[in-house]
Amino acid sequence: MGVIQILVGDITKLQVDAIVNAANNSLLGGGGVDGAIHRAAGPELLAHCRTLGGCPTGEARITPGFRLPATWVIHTVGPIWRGGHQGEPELLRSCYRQSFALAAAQGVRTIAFPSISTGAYGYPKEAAACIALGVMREHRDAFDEIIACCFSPTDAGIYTTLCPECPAPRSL
Ligand code: AR6
Repeated sequence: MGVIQILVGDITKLQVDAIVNAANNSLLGGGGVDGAIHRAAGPELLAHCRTLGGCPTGEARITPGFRLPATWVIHTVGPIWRGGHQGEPELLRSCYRQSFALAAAQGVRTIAFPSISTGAYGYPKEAAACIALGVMREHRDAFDEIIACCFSPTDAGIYTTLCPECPAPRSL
């Protein structure tokens, strides 16, 4: 069974088979982790994304990682938090599930996720981490390592509390 590892650091630095991007419907870049991934991957990523025609909320698309250490980038579009009664939990769960499905289809063994929707899109962090960890547990048999890449020690603390079976968090 693969491990779910909580990491604190910048997802663009990770040498894994795939990193997941918290993108928007255009797939043409933005702020937050999306901006960091596009900067680190180089302009080839934007050129490739232009050919994809966007992505609906809750779905995912895969591209090469270009100049990133990661081989693949899986772009998924999380829901904007509107109070929790507009299908946000189902859409967020779908982001994680579709990302895992695309990864498995490419033979990915190691994958890292940011905390989708919890920045600009305002999803409450605990509730989002609960969904993330639930879907990660569903898929751990099919992967060697699943990384929950947190941008702050506080965020990592939320994952740690919700995942007593996870190894102690590591920092990059
Ligand atoms: N590595 C890991 N995590 C990061 C990094 C990084 N380099 N940078 C930020 N985070 P956000 P969203 C964390 O806002 O809420 C963009 O403009 C951040 O602390 O990046 O899904 C897109 O284009 C937070 O925990 O994504 C969309 O328009 C998490 O990543 C919109 O933001 C997600 O925060 C998507 O909003």
